[in-house]
This record gives sequence, C-alpha cells and structure tokens, in this order.
Amino acid sequence: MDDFIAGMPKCELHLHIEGTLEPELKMALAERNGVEMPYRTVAEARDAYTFDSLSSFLVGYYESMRVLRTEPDFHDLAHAYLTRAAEQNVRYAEIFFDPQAHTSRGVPFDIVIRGLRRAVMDAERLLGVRAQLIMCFLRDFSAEYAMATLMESLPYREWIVGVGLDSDERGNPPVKFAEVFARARREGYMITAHCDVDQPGTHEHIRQCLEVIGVDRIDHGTNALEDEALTAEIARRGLGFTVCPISNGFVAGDLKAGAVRRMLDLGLRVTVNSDDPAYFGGYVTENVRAVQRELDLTRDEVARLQRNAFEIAWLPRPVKDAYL
Ligand code: ES4
Ligand code: ZN
Repeated sequence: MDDFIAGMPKCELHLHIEGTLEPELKMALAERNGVEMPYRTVAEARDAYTFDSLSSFLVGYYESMRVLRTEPDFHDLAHAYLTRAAEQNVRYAEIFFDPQAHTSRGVPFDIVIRGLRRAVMDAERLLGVRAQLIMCFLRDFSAEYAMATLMESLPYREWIVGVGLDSDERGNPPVKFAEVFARARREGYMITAHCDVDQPGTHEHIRQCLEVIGVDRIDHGTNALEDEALTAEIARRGLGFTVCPISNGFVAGDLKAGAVRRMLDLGLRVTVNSDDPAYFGGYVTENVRAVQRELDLTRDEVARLQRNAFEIAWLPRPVKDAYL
C-alpha cells in the first residue's frame, strides 16, 4: 500500500510555499543574505521547528521568513518544493503564497511573485509538474491592506489563479474581507478560505464563506460536518475540502481521519494535503499514508481522494480530464 500511494499520480491543493522552507535552505539563505539567526547549525534550526499551538507555530513561521529577501530566494524556495513534489509524483499543485508576510517587512510584491512564477514555469518544463499560484490574504491584517494587496496583484493577474485567506482565524471572520473578495471575483479570481479545525466560531465562518463570500472551495473545513445544513449546502454546490491530516495532528491533536471517512461516505469532495510540510514533517505522500493507515482505506478509496483533488482543481476541463 505504501508503494501504491508513493507511486500514484497526485494533486496537491493546500500547500503554503512559505511552509516548505526546510531548515537546510533556511540556513543557506540566511548565510547568502547575511541574516542573523539565533542558531548556528541545521540541526539547531530543525530543533527550533517546535510548537504546541497554532499561534506559537505562526510566530516561528513568520519569523523564519526573514531569510527570504530576493527574487532568487523565492525562486529557490519554490524550486525546492517542486523538485520534492516531482519526486512524490505530484503532477499538479496549487500553491498558496502570503505576499503580506513579505511586503510587511519591506520585500516588494514583484520580487515575491516573479521568483515564484519563474520556478513554476521551470517546473513544468524541467520537472513535469504543473503548478498555479493562489495569493492568500493574512486575516489578522486589515481589510484595507488586503485590498491594497489585491490591487498590487492585478498587473500579475495572469500568473495567479485565485485568492485565499489564512493566518489566525480567531476574531477574523471571512466577512471582514467581503469587499476584497467581491472585487477579487470581479477580477476573475477563484476564491477559497481557511476555516480551520478547532477554531471557535468556525461554523459561522463556513456559513459566511457560503452565503456572503461565495467560495469555490473550503480549506480544512472539517467542522462543517457538525452542522447538517452546512454539509448539505456544500454537497449541493459540489464544493471541495482540502484536509491536512498531519497539520491537524499538530494544531488539534487529531488527524481528523474520522472526518475524512465521513466525507468519503457522504460523497463529499474531500482531498488530502500537506499545509506546511517543512514544519509538520510530511509532504503529500506522508499525509495520504497517515490517513490510509488510520482508516485502513482501500486502494479505490485512496484513488478516490486523488480523483477528488483533480476534479476540484482550478484547471480548465480538458486539462483536468487528461489527469482523470
Ligand atoms: C497556516 Cl496551519 C496554518 N493555519 C493558518 N494559517 C496558516 N498559514 C500557514 N499555515
Ligand atoms: Zn493552510
């Protein structure tokens, strides 16, 4: 079974590129850019990747990004991920990036997007991995800053398939960004949003995603199962969920495999993804294996997870069909 999972063609839909920064690359970039780090060796840097809650994770996560400064840095980050993805037989990836985690520290938007875009173009040609970029707004910043970021993205509209919403959900509901998403929709972007596990108010957040924002997908979103009306509406619209088991294990102490089981049984379009693999210690293969083991999934069920992912991917129908 492990070989079957490793070998099958895969699709990754919930992956923060900043969350793929492995300690080795982090130390190399720190050296290249003369950024002072509080540790001297890769082993020490790896030891620093420990946390006991979402907020302690996010603090270390944004702190680590100080090493990312130049266009080649962003290229090298995405190139390292895409190389790894190719090794895991990922054929298609939708990659989140957080421009505000960089513009807020003085790194220009165009440096970020140009570096990432170059890696995406090279990957298709050299690695046989297709990828598209999704720009996330940091929900703990203001709606005005999100709108300014959206405006800044417009010259690069053709390089970005959609927009998302991430970072700390507490006190930052989707409606805070209603105008931003409405404008994003008018510009032709697809829309998704994190509705994280174990977040207070997340049912209301999922409801807002459906009724106010009109999302095309829900990231995490397993709490929807606790509300029959929400689940029914998501099923009616055929929306997908991007579940991240190993990440959930860290932030909620639970892989949420039970939710994956119920979603499969209900015929919901559930997918399995890796979120921040450098921090949580598992890329997509390890995430699928974790769920397969926990639920004792059959090969058909594992294949269903991948088919779901290709089906809900933001690709034109003929391109998707070639994967299915
Ligand atoms: C994230 Cl695990 C998690 N939660 C919220 N926002 C994030 N951004 C990157 N990883
Ligand atoms: Zn995420």
